[in-house]
Amino acid sequence: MRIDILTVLPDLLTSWFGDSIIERARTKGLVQIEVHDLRKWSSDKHRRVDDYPFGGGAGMVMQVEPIHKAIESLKSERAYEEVIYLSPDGAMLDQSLANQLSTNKNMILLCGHYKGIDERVREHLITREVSIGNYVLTGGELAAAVLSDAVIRLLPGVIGDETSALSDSFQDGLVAPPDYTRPAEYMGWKVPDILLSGHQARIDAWRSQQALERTRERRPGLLGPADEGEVG
Ligand code: 6GU
Repeated sequence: MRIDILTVLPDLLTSWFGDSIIERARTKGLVQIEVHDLRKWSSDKHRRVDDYPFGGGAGMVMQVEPIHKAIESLKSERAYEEVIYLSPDGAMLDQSLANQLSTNKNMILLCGHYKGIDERVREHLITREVSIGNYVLTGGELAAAVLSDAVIRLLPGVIGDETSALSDSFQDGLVAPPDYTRPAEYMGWKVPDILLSGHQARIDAWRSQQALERTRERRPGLLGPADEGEVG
């Protein structure tokens, strides 16, 4: 997978992706991330990419021209399945969207900044708008990092244990069951006996039941109406 990120704050993202599991995925050739400074496509002598809003009002608006040029320049090199604008009014990112996006070969992520973006970008250049939650950030960079992380860790070979991405919270529509590691007892706080029992089938059943119970307690919205009132 290749992800091209368009931003006015490239340094922020370059340092984020230059460390961690994501960096290992890049080194292994599992993902290519290219962070581009939108100012590179500015035709302004001060390299501005924003201007005052028509009709007045507070805040600056990102201009259509540098964004159009950036996207066209990338598209002339390869085909992109998605050009995603990170925006608080976009569709909410969830595991199902991350799964869907993880099947793409090439994606462009556009980070908004300032007050907003010229609407013509959204009308003509964007395939999808994505938000990471109902709160407002100063820019789309953190959202681009969140989306990229959620997608990249699903790519085969990125996380060590091939099965662990599949047993994540949300991957099966449930939150994850509790985990424990050594010691089996600490300060009198004990690990559930079942996990020390060696009966794998019973352990699996216990974990499934825990996942279901926790989902009902913490994220009842994840359970379809059919699941409600079943487990006790
Ligand atoms: Cl994608 N951008 C900004 N600026 N704020 C957000 C967001 C995105 N998602 C949630 N809040």
